[in-house]
Amino acid sequence: SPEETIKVFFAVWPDAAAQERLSKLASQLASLCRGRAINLPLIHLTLVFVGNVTGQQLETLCQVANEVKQSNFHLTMDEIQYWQHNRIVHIGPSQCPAKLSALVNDLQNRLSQAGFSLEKRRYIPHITLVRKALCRNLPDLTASIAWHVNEWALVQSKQTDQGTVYLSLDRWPLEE
Ligand code: 2AM
Repeated sequence: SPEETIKVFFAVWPDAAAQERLSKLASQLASLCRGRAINLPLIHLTLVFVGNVTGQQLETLCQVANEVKQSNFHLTMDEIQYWQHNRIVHIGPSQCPAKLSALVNDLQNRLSQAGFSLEKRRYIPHITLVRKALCRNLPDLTASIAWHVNEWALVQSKQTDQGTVYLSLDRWPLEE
């Protein structure tokens, strides 16, 4: 029906090697923090959370995304943190790459102009590794986890009997 909406967000995915390392780290942290480790295929870095959209809005989203021309970049995740307010353990870059900020800002501005109301909170790049965590002391990260970001995606978050699944709806390359 035209009333039906789906929940979507823009994100980047780690490459296979980084995915593997992030998944192992998530398991270690979950056992330390008594939380729930994220499943490997769900590991991602959100660029912009959009939320529920209609089919019409989805089309607009893709048109907006088609206009974005930004550069690829190297991303180094080197800082583990615990957020008490939502009880997640996450990993992020201690320095947000300028090209990541540029991509996020470009997307945010174009989406606002197209009439999407986005969150007003400041963007903090992070990959959620553990949910429902209760952490006192976090271990030091022995080695950072890095990969090259060549593309970004529009992803649907779907609730199923097996839990949340993410479906990649479309993706766009980042320029050399
Ligand atoms: P989180 O991992 O910190 O929860 C899919 O839900 C992705 O969108 C997650 O990476 C989630 O971040 C992010 N996100 C950002 N804002 C959100 C919001 N208001 N509701 C749900 N997810 C949000």
